[in-house]
Amino acid sequence: MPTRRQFLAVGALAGAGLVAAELHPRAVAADPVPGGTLDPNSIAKYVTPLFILPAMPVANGSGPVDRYDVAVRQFAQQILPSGPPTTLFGYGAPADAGTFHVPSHTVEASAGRPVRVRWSNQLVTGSGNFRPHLFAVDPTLHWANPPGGTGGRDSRPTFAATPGPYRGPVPVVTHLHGAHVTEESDGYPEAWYLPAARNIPTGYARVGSFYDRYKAEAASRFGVSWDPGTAIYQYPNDQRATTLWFHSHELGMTRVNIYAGLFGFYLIRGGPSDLPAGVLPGPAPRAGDPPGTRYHEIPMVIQDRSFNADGSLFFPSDRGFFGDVPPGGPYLPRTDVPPMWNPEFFGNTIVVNGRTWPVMRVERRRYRLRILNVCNTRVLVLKIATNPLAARPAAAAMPIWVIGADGGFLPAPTAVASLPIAVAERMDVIVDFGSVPVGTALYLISEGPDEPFGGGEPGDDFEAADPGTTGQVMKFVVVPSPDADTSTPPAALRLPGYRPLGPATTARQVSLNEMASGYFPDAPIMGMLGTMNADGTPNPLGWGDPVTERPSRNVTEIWELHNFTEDGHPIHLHQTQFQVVNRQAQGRPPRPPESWETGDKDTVIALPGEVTRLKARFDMAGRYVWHCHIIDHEDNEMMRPLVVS
Ligand SMILES: [Cu+2]
Repeated sequence: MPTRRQFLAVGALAGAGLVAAELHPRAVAADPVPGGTLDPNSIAKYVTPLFILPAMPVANGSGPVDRYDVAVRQFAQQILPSGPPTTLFGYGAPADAGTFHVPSHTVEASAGRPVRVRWSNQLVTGSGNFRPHLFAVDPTLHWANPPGGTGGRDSRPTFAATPGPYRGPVPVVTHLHGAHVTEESDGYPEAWYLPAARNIPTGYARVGSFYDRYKAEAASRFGVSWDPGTAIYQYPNDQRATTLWFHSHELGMTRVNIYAGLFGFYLIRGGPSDLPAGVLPGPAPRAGDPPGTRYHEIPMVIQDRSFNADGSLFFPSDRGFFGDVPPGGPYLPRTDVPPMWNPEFFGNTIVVNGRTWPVMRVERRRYRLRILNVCNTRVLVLKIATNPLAARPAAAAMPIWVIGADGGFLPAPTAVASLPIAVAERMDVIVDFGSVPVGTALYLISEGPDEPFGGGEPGDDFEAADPGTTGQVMKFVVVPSPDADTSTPPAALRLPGYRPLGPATTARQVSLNEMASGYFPDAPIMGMLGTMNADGTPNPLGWGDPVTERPSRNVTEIWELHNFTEDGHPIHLHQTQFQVVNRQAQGRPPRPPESWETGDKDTVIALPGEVTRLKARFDMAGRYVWHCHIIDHEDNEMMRPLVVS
């Protein structure tokens, strides 16, 4: 098979050393994105109520630590408003089968109080045999590769003929996104584990390369022992009150595991970086709430998904789906193109909290919405409009008040007409329905593109998502409020004090790259991160190359992200919450961060052709990762180790 050097040589032949191959599969405006056998236009919108995610039950909350027992299982859930349910993988508490849901029920953590989770991989049948994956797992990537055994796990295997999808037991490892946590509990992509199934094939690696090392570290640090098919992680919650989320993070399989349903919220409340109860709209769901509790703080996961007529989720199983390579290839090893991995995935429906296009009856008062984007690729540009089919860009019916983001509250609230949110970013917002007449219908729409995002404005710089499908998210219907709203109006809010990092003492330059096929013009075959050469050209590196990002503990660094591709990439650094310093296009003065980026962040959009500057400080020695959070990209080389010492 071709080596990385050959890929680079191909890129050099094509001109710039790096070919940013951009494909726009949508030929006709206002057509839905291609997908499965279910026509998204046939799905009734706004008939299913928004599902309010309950709190995950605590297994044992006495003593100094909150203990949780959380497992991954396969189950069916009604995502579409009618027709058959959808088979998913999802998280839940094994003691209560009713808690298994996609998205997961929410872990409610208290600032300063550790949470210990036993994460179990229970992707087994009733008779104890492993369950294969719901989607096509491409075994030609640099991936977990259990069939490789302990000698070949976490590698890019070679093949004499194009292989079919991997049908073996599913590796799982869970990462808490945005957490300040020691390495053994961070969910390193090579710390995965198979379920403790009866029929694991002989010779298969049952755990990833780092599992045993982290098992030993957890034993010495917390006195815990990991049984087969489990890992016990402990989160100190010694960070600002904020909106975190957990998701599966296996090497080369994250896109299919998250697509199957492996994600949920983890909220940290309390401490000096939170507001006293009653200042913001509430409550949020808590364990033991009586039925009929009225919630005014609503966590919301927004996703694009595609379905088949039998209710199953559609995910492409052939690289030809993307449109730049003939269906069926030829693929690796005859060419350099992986047979199943697609460079980006765009769904043709919008799903919120596990229901397509839901509706929520909102009281005439303020709501706090915690918004999370768990699409594979899609950047959402959210807006509240009166007509969901209005020509784009639509007029905003009311402002969205942003009060917090990835790492906690902003220095001050900011009112915006539209709000971009990339994959993995969180926005903590207030929407005020207090002066809206009862009976009014309002719509949350998205004006982000049905293709990779490059920055700019809908209508001017890109075509907004199809107004009939992916351009709509959910509906609000305003009803009377039975009591007065005593929360503080957002314009009058004083948010908890924000302490920015001091001056940086060192700078680091890194690059974002995309590699094109040497056989099919402009067909991307992988993304890569890397360093920068002295002459300003990029030095793309893969997951397996020696570690180049080695920050020293407690040193404040500037990271310059140089994006050599034609698309924006949401870049995520583990362990730390950073600050966005500025963005700079070539030959232009730097631009300050957007108003909703002025607090702590763990994920930032690096726009094409620009340098995005961050200020970051790492305070725990250990092995972590940094990566693109376009999930299709991180699965195929757009991820690098990060070792703090
Ligand atoms: Cu990317």
